[in-house]
Amino acid sequence: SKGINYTKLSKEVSYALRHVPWEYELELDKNGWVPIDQLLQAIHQSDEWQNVELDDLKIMIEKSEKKRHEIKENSIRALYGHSIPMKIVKEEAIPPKLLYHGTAHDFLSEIEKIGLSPMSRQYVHLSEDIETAILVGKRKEKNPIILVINTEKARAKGIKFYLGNEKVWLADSIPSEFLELL
Ligand code: HQG
Repeated sequence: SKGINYTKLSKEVSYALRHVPWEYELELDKNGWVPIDQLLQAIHQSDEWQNVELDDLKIMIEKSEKKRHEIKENSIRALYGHSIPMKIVKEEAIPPKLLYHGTAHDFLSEIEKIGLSPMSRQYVHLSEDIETAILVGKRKEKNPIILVINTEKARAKGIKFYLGNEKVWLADSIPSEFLELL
């Protein structure tokens, strides 16, 4: 093998595509796509990624336990997680009746007051199932709380939901009236 650390590569690609594309001289289109050539050229600047090519990006996506990136034709994008000033346009879709959000106990009183907000990202991230929400919440606390989002009620009041990947849904914000503790 080429000795590529695909987990580390995935983190760097996420960092570039989600947070600081300008540091890599990348220009995202409105849906977050960048030409793969441009990304490869950018990461080749670093000694560690000298021999990374298109197939390695495909392996990186394949090997990952989460579907964070997507390749289509000659472009690549991060599917969620963006924090750049220009808001990425996501595709609106109808989610399952219930979605979940795992988070820390410490945030609960604020969330009960003002609802779920995107904080440092562009969208609130919601999970398709409880297991996924627990994993997301564990990044914040060993025993996270799980909030249940009634998406039917929320949609009826005009809240929009967008596709992230098959486990991750996005929303602009979720008022607390649509949240319940599991
Ligand atoms: C909390 C990872 C106070 C919210 C994950 C969360 C996900 C509030 C934190 C993706 C709040 C933001 C995103 C409010 C929300 N007051 N706290 N009003 N509203 N919060 O990391 O959803 O591995 O930006 O509960 O798996 O935890 O990177 O969001 O705890 O899919 O691919 O503010 O990132 O994916 O934290 O995670 P984050 P998240 P990757």
